[in-house]
Amino acid sequence: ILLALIIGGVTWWLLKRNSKKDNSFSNGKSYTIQPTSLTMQNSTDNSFVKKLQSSGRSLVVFYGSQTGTGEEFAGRLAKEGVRYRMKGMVADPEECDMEDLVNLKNIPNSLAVFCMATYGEGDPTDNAMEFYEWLQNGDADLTGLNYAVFGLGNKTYEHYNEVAIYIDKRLEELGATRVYELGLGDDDANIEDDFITWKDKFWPAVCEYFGIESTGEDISIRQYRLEEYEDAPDRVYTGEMARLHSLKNQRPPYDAKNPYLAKITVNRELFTSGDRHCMHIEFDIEDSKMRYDSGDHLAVYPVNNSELVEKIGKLCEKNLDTIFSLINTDEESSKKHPFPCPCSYRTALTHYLDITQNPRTHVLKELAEYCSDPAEKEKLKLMASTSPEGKALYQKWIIEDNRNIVHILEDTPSCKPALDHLCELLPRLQPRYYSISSSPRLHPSTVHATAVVVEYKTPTGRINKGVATTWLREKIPKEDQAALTVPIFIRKSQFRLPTKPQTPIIMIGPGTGVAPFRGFIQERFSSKEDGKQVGQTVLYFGCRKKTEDYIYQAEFEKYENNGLLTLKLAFSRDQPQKVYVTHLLEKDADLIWNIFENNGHLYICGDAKSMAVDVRNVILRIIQEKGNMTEEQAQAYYKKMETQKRISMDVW
Ligand code: FMN
Repeated sequence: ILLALIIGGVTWWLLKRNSKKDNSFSNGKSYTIQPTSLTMQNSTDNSFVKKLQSSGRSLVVFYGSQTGTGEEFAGRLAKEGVRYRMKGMVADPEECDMEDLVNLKNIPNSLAVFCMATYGEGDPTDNAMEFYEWLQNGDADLTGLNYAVFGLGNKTYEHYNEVAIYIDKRLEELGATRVYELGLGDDDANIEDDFITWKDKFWPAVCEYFGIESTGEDISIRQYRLEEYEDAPDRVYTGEMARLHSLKNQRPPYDAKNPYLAKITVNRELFTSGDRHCMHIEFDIEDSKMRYDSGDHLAVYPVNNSELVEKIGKLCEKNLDTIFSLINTDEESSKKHPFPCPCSYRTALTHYLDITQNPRTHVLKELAEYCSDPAEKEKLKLMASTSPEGKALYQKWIIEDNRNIVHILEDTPSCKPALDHLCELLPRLQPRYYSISSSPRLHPSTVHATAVVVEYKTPTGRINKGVATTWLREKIPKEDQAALTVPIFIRKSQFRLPTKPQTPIIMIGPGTGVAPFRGFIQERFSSKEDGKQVGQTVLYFGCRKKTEDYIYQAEFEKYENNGLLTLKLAFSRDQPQKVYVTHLLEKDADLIWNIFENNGHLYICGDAKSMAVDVRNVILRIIQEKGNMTEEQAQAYYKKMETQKRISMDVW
């Protein structure tokens, strides 16, 4: 009895302590730990079906999204539901018990839509990972579930839209009914156009399937109501993320929703001349408990350019110091505000909203309502329509002429939108990702990034500047000044060195594509220092001129002299005829084939559109020629290397 009492007491004490720990996670604020799929079954909080039922809804739109496009599309579909007598709800699969899909049929005329992006090698986004695995491994009976899928992808990737294609197929296999055919959006062309073209056929198909009629209304649907404050409330956000109640009290684990405010310890120029700039930046992660591997990605939350922000205030004729909140009119929604509120308009435009993207058509449609000049109104409406002239005008005036919201308001002077409405319409400012350019073995307490400062002239004669790189360029630490900090987190990647250091590797990384390879080389150097045998390590690097933009020259030459690295350099503008890394690869066919046949690995990093495609073609030709193969055999050989993770790409 005594023993039982002791065990019982200790268990009770441990449980109590753990529950306290969980609740104090976010600065004393109650916080629900994500349940695993096993605990999900019993969870009622995550039952989206219950939520739909209690709020009289029949449409749920799930999104798998990394950089916000899928989430935005899902939001638009859910909002539009009311036009078709289907009240909708957006849902993050990571926050839902997805096994509840089997119960959706209990709601009459219910529909689940999935807006799913594909990443890497046909992988789902982080927030859709668990759902994807559940679909792959489970055998739930989804008979009676009505669904439709829209995929977000990019045709330059080999695994184009694979996640959406799989989900669409798998849901049918599990017994669900496809209400409308799979839509595929291509980010390389015009994903907005693909989406609206799909959506415009999707809704009539839904109406026909359920025997419902559209309300015919084409009114603007606002999701949030405005509250402005005359006296500043106690808590006003000034740029921090919602979970970071105080930047001084940051707590791990750090991720996209809870970034770490890292000190910049080094920020130096890498180009030695010319008018372009490339930064080498080191972020201090010593106290963060964050770990990284060579090849991982560093995410940086940037801040918008203050000139652009001020321009929006002037164009909308609004005092940017006004404190406001956007409050979801849907009280059931888990998303109370579109970004941390209350805050000033200046904060919202500086920290939370993307003001440099080309706005999507639904933004133009809403802006049209604020035009006093009928011609300007018609122009915006036309661009938002699905007519061929409208699409062509959108492509020319917005995409090719590269207009952001500021440019549109400048060039449509009668358009004076309510700033709170504009804040609702603009997408959230997303973190920017960089391939980490250091190895944790040499730099355990810092992560390094290598980034070219983006700046170019648009066809309308305006200078567009990259949000993050322009902002980071100013952040040069000075000894006598307070530390410069930046919100960051680390995203794991599949871009990995072979486990055995003796495996030979070829790295192809022109320009800043060399970034992850600096980390790889440092890692192999560290193995060599530890007395391990290190295999052939070949780097193909290319840039314009040796004296101008050959980054990390001294460091790479040090590793070359030390016998670790074989450097292959292509300087395109140092001689009359252009030389690129592909030319060097062609010449080195024997070396490459030899490394392949010795179980070596090939890595490609940098520009996805031209460089990666050209490199792949050269490699295929080498395999075909040196391996005495047909074109098909060479492709199969290449494919096999990819499957074995012996060919990896980190391209953008
Ligand atoms: N699209 C594909 O179809 N297949 C891929 O393998 C793929 N990999 C990607 C990898 C990276 C690093 C990036 C930046 C994009 C990739 N894409 C790929 C394109 C994205 O899926 C596409 O841009 C999509 O619109 C992103 O949606 P999101 O903003 O909701 O995350």
